[in-house]
Amino acid sequence: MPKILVLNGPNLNLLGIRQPDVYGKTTLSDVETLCRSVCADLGFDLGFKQSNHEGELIEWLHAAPGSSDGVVFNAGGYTHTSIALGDAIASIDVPVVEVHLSNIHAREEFRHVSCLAANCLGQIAGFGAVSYELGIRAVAKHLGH
Ligand code: CA2
Repeated sequence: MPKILVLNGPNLNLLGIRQPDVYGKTTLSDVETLCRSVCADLGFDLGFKQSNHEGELIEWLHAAPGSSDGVVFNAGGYTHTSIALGDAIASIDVPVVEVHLSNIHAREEFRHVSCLAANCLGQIAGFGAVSYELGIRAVAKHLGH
């Protein structure tokens, strides 16, 4: 079965646990459950990972060709700072969709910039956990599913 890898960056392990006023009550485990159900509907296996370490996220991107057919990536705060993650996305021939829970363009100016977007198929932001669902559907459609 084809596989979609969902990657999550720093602090997203705290989703639904800390600052629910800012990021809501949905936990990362809830997001994973949603992604698993969407992937099952579309006929994809799901890989779902989170790391607080930039290098680990880079290693997972490097490993995607040959093990995953597409990537949905919420890089958290690294989105706005990491040339290295943007380079890693550019270095792989696997389609990557950037996703965000919040509408980064409606927040502080430093969040309006993405170091990843230019190397991604596209960006989806502002729909909470549904951003992940839309990201998976976008990758699946791109792959002809
Ligand atoms: O909206 C998103 O998905 C973000 O990627 C979330 C990042 C933020 O830095 C980006 O600008 C937009 C922050 C993730 C941190 O998540 C937390 C969850 C609970 C408590 C603290 C942080």
